Amino acid sequence: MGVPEKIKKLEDDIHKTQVNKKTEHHIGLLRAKIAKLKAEQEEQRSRRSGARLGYDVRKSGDATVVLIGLPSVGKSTLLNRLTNAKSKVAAYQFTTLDVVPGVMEHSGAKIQVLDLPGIIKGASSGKGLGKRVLAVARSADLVLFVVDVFQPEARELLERELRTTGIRVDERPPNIVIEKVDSGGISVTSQVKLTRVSEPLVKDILRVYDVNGARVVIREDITDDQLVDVLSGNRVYAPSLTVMNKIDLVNTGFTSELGRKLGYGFVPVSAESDMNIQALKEEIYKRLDFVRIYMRRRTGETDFEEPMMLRGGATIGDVCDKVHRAMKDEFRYAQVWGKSVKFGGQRVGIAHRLMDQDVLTIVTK
Ligand SMILES: Nc1nc2c(ncn2[C@@H]2O[C@H](COP(=O)(O)OP(=O)(O)OP(=O)(O)O)[C@@H](O)[C@H]2O)c(=O)[nH]1
Ligand SMILES: [Mg+2]
Repeated sequence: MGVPEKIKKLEDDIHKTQVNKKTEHHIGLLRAKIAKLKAEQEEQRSRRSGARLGYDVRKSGDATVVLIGLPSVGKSTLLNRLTNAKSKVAAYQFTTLDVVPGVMEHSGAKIQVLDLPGIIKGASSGKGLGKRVLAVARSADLVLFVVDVFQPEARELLERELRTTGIRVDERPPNIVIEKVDSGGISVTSQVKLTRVSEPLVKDILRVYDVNGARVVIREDITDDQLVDVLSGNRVYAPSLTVMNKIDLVNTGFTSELGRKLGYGFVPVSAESDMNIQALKEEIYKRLDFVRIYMRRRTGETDFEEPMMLRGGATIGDVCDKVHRAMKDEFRYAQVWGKSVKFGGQRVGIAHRLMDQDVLTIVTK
């Protein structure tokens, strides 16, 4: 039996099974098996076609934002508004066929914005230019969903297409540690009460992924899908922001009604008529969670002109990496002034977490 037949058989089995407490384990296991087979199928397919996935784009700047939306919703018009780029705009679908990069500068940050071809339903399984587009989205620090004010339901489809390619928006990596061991089988320790998977199901799913010996520590109430995410190992996580474009075509009552009706928040704009673009820039900057660090030389002057742009959670070690490859080896200590320390000039080590607008001196050997 080939892989597609196997998947079909498992899916039929799920459809036949009534969902209740007693069949939960059975269904969870079938789902994990299907996920694994689908990943295998995907790998075979891309190997066979020998296709290079994705476009030739290089990340640059302090962060990368990708524009994801159906065709003709105004992604290119928006890119041209946000950045210095000139991406082709037209009234027909699939105007953009390549990745078009632009740079948006805001509060000292250089943010790379990538305009992409539109994606349609089924993109993740190869429809349109889907797969190549979605491959680029994997490098995003922020996914900007662009929807048309008359098609707000597209938001769900877009998220689903990303999900199918292993991109998780607005989720954190599940808090599970799986440490493989050679003998002793699988032991599961959960530090919280598990309500969505049972420990036996966790063990069985691990076995589906050929893990027969492991120490598993679960620190949150995970789902079977989240466990599969960890086991498959190629998931990426990014925050998202939704832009509702073409609001020039409706009145404000229409837009606020959408706000009440829809299950997600959005920034209403008109890319064409330049409405609310400044607010969108602010929001993009905010979502990227930048930490601005001002370097103070040992002589005492601080460079307040050009901060170093890092992201939330950044440590002194991250600063070292940005300055120079060997800097960590030469590191002795750092002194910090600002919100992350109790008093100005406090000495801290390499793992110290910085906060926005801290001033920093690094002392090397
Ligand atoms: N009324 C109105 N029209 C807009 C707005 N933004 C874009 N358009 C129009 O919508 C059409 C499509 O715009 P594009 O920017 O090419 O859309 P796209 O999402 O890049 O399209 P593809 O590259 O084909 O995926 C063009 O005719 C634009 O002039 C807007 O804010 N309001
Ligand atoms: Mg376009």
